[in-house]
Amino acid sequence: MWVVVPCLKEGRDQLDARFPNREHGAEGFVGDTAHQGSSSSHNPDETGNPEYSDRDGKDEVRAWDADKDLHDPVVTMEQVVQHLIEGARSGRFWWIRYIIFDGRIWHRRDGFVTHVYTGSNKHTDHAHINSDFTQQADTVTGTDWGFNELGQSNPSHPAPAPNPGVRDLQQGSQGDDVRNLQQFLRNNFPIYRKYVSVKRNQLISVDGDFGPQTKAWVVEFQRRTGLLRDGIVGPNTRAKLKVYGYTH
Ligand SMILES: [Ca+2]
Ligand SMILES: [Ca+2]
Ligand SMILES: [Zn+2]
Repeated sequence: MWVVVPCLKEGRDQLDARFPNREHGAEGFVGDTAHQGSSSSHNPDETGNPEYSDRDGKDEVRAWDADKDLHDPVVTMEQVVQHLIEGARSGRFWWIRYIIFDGRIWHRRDGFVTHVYTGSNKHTDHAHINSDFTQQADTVTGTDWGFNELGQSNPSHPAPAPNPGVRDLQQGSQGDDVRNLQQFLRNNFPIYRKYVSVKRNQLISVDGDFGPQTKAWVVEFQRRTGLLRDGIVGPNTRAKLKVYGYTH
């Protein structure tokens, strides 16, 4: 008996909840007979013809086709896809491996840069969302795909009134604002612990002291979001953090 990995099931349920009138004609997890002829993440990974199998005894499906017709007065599937790509680049949606939509593909192997999709099916009626090939991505639950942030005149994380007292944060800074930054990075980007070179595999400490570890996490955020990698939380980095809900 095949199972879809929980993160994709949660994504589908959350998209349904946000767009209750959306269509499902081009929707699905398991591939049709055409898919079964070639290797695809729509095929169960132990009994089908998968793109990847971890042979862990669970017959896992790691692809979700989301019908593009949302029937929403404001939000389009293009906006949903761009929202997912931005979150995949930043590491917020770390469980995503690649997305194909409307003649383009974005893949984690090169940081989700936009490429022309050269396959025969241009994916004009649905977005293909593929989860990553790791046990972490296979088993994570409680994911938040952030669909409620789309098309809201009042975003769920409203920007605070401009604070003239706000200061740049960098190595050597200490205080509650550093603590807020550390807590935010820890809550939103736990995957960074696998990538930063300082204290690898440890979550960032929330100690109010901006040291090398905090700098490494800031640089990782800057790298993933295309910012200058100076490890300083100045106006540009702060603005980009706010896209992800940072309120300080
Ligand atoms: Ca498996
Ligand atoms: Ca697995
Ligand atoms: Zn697909």
